[in-house]
Amino acid sequence: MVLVVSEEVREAIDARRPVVALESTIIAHGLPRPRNLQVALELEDVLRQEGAVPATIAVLDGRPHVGLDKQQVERVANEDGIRKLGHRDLPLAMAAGVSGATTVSATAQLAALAGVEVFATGGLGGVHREWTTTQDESADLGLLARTAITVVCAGVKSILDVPATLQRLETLGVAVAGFGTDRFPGFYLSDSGFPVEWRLDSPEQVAEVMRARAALDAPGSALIVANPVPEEEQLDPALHARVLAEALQACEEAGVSGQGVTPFLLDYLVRHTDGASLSANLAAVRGNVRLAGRIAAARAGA
Ligand code: PSU
Ligand code: MN
Repeated sequence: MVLVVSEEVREAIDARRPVVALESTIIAHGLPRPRNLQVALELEDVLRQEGAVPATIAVLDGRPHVGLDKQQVERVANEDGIRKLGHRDLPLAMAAGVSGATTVSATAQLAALAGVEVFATGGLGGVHREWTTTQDESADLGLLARTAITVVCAGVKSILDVPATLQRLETLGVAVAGFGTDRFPGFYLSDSGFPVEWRLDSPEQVAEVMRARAALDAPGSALIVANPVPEEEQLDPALHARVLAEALQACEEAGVSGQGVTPFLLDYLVRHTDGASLSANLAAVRGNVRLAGRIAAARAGA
């Protein structure tokens, strides 16, 4: 097996105990240092409190790892020049022997390969606002359309064209359900302003959907569990609208494109909201990780 699966994760998968995959791009490229390392370790703790084993995923020296020890998490958080790897980059990074943080698409692919069924992140990538001219659509969507995994997220990042992304998810056949809500969450915001057609209200209900999907034995595609950040922890919607407009303008002026766009915008928001966007992002991620732990437990309890 090409994957290096940590002993703890391997034992939990074999014994069908709850395991939750965590991505590493949010650590290396989505959050500022030194907060990123604290958050990475804290998220692992949240899962342990819920009785689930954390499986943080990254590529180290060309080898894809599922489950990192503390020293390896530190490398992802602090190593200069660590790359951002989507799923298409995995074979290139492996052959080159380099290290990289995995995005949602690469993490979901490696998690599924290892047999991990539940994955938690902040917000998914999706269709960017300038998509008609840039064709910028995150590789997250295409990969989720053909990977049987359950992703707990606070919707898609609000820097994106949310209705276009929802439409793409429909076209690609990716299932989307609001958790405890009929509204699609907006990453930093509890409500993106758009509805979702399906609603699930408990981890047990999510586990039931996972069982039904397995029973259908249909070609794999993801289930997105869209879990809103609590309203009292969201970013002020007026501040969000104002700073995001500035950020999009600054991104264009700086000529940033491709993989650089998302980290640029997230960083701009942190710096121009006095850290308020960071607090909202962290609240969303924490809530998603906790829920993912509960879903994995409900699934394992069957
Ligand atoms: N969620 C966060 N912060 C992040 C990301 C998700 O709260 O930084 C990352 C994920 O790894 C996601 C990536 O896959 O942003 C999307 O990047 P792009 O738009 O270049 O595909
Ligand atoms: Mn992109």
